[in-house]
Parts: sequence; C-alpha cells; structure tokens
Amino acid sequence: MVPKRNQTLGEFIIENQNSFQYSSGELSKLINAIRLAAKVVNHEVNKAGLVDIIGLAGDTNIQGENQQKLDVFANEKFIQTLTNREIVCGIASEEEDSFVSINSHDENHQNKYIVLIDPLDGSSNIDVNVSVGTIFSVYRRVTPVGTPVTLEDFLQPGHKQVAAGYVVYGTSTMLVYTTGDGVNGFTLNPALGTFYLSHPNMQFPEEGTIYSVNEGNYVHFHPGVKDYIKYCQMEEENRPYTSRYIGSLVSDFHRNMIKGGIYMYPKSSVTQSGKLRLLYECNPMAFLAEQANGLAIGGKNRILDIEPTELHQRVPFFCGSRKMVEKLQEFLAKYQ
Ligand code: AHM
Ligand code: MG
Repeated sequence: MVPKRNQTLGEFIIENQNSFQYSSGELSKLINAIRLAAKVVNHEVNKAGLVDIIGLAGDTNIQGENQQKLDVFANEKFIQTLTNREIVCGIASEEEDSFVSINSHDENHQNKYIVLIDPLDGSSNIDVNVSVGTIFSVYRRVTPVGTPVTLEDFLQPGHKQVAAGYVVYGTSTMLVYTTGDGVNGFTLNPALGTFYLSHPNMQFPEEGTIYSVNEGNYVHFHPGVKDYIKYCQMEEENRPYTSRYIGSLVSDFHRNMIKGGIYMYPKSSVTQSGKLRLLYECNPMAFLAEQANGLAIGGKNRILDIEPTELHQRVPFFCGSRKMVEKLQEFLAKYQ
C-alpha cells in the first residue's frame, strides 16, 4: 500500500489493516489505543510548564531512579487505555517492577498481543522544557490464548516484534511506527487533535554526519568506541562530524533518522551493561531502524537477535545510518 501524505492516522490504520496476513483488526485497535493515550499524554506534557505537575513524585522505579510526576501520569494513561479496552493480554512497563496480566486467564478473552512500553523516555529533560518521548513494542504471545500470560511471553527476541514505534513530544508531536512494512510518521495537528501522515516511508540516509553520545563518559568507554569517536572528530573527507546529544533517545533517534547519524550508548567501566533497556528502548528502536534502512547493534551482535533473560535487562546500544554503524563495527572488532 502506497502511503498518501496528509491521510489521517485513523484512515491509514483502516487502509492498512487488510495488508496483514490473518488480520483480525486486533492490531489496528491496539495502534488506535496508543494514538489515543499519546494525545492525552501530549496534552499533559504541553502544559507541564503551566501547572504544578513538574517535580519528583517521591517514588523510585525498579532501576532505583527518581520517577517524575509526568512519568507516573504517562505510565497510568498508557496502561489504563490498553487495559480498559481489553485489547492486549499483558503489558510490561519500564516503570513497573513486573508485567501486568489483563484477563489473560479468562478463556473468553482471545487477545493475543502483549505490549512493552517506556511511557516517558528522557524524563530528566521534562522540567527543562526539552523534548521527551514514549516508546512501545508489540509481540504476539507465545503461550496459548485463554491462559495467564507468563514471563516467557515478554522475553522474546526483538526480531519477533509485530509492531513498534514512538511518540516524540517535541516542537510538534509525532507518532512514528512500523508494523514490519516500512516506517511512517504522523504529525499531530493540536487544534484538531488529529495525526496526519507527514513523513511517509521514513529512511535513514545511508551515511550521515552526526554522532550522538554522552561524551562526558568518554574516559570510561571501550577503546573501540573511543577510537571511533576520534575518527568522527578527524579532519578528513566529510569529517569532523557534528556532535548532537539531546539525552532523549527518541529525539536523538528521530533527528538522526531524518538527517543521517549514529546514536551510541556504550557499556563503560562504570555501567557494565550500558544504560538502555533491551525490551523497552533498544528492541523497538532497532526494529524501526532496520525497517528504515538503518542498523542497530549491541557490539558484535544485532540487537534484534539478543535472547532476553530478564524484563529490565540493559544492553549497550549503537544505532543509526548503515555505513556509520558498519564503520563503528570495524573499530570495535579491532579489540575483540
Ligand atoms: P530514562 O528512561 O530514565 O529517561 O533513560 C533513558 C535515557 C535516554 O532517552 C537517553 O538517551 C539516555 O537515557 C541519556 O542518558 P545519559 O544522561 O546517561 O546520557
Ligand atoms: Mg527510558
């Protein structure tokens, strides 16, 4: 199906529903629910500067990080929207200790999808008016419908994803997603509350000139990553590259996909596994990257091939324009 610019997201979902094999409309309902929750969260994010919602809620999440009020709000909204509509049989969130089962034990509930979500990524940026995002990832459950969902349903390698996407709450709000047939981006018209197809068939340029990494941690990086960063800074051909790091994965990824670039969150001598979560952040972004002609690796391996062992697992993450990731791989290989 050729995407038509200016089509609404609602129209796009309906038109594309028939292109899925064995489509029952369940996935369409799911994307619709995410669209709705995204609008609610967007409304709240946009007025964050106006009302007393900014600040710490006082809780810490399972990773021991401070949760901010908008994280809590976004987490509740996405879980509520998917739960109330009984569209999925299970949800796991970066903000929750464990996964939630949604009537999955009930044999009348035939829902087969589970969702993993990072409700508000880049949360350290909320109270300084810098863009944040929501990341989601969808799988078919592996245990039989009508039985309770188990951890096994959530610990699937990324290449099993059925859909993935993100919402970026930036200068405009966009919902970008894939169901395995390319990546399309929809921009919210806030006056109408409608998402319009603004970026059909998004693709990473083969080669880019932007590198995004928290260089403050340079001293702790693997020598291969250090060498690659030096390579980016060398005066040769189209280098030195431009350094751009927002500290919101969604925003850094979004910019790099449009302009061409590489995002890196390596492991370091301090964080042995890196910082980003495989299931909530790396897998969905890797699926999007590959669908958009980019690459995503954790070192030697493709992110989408990693067999997860725990819900909140962290992995090193390198993602972006194909040729840039391949060049990084050459540097990493020198030390293996
Ligand atoms: P979060 O889920 O707690 O917001 O952390 C994830 C974020 C990413 O969006 C971002 O790229 C990275 O953490 C920034 O980390 P750092 O401040 O260490 O550079
Ligand atoms: Mg996050």
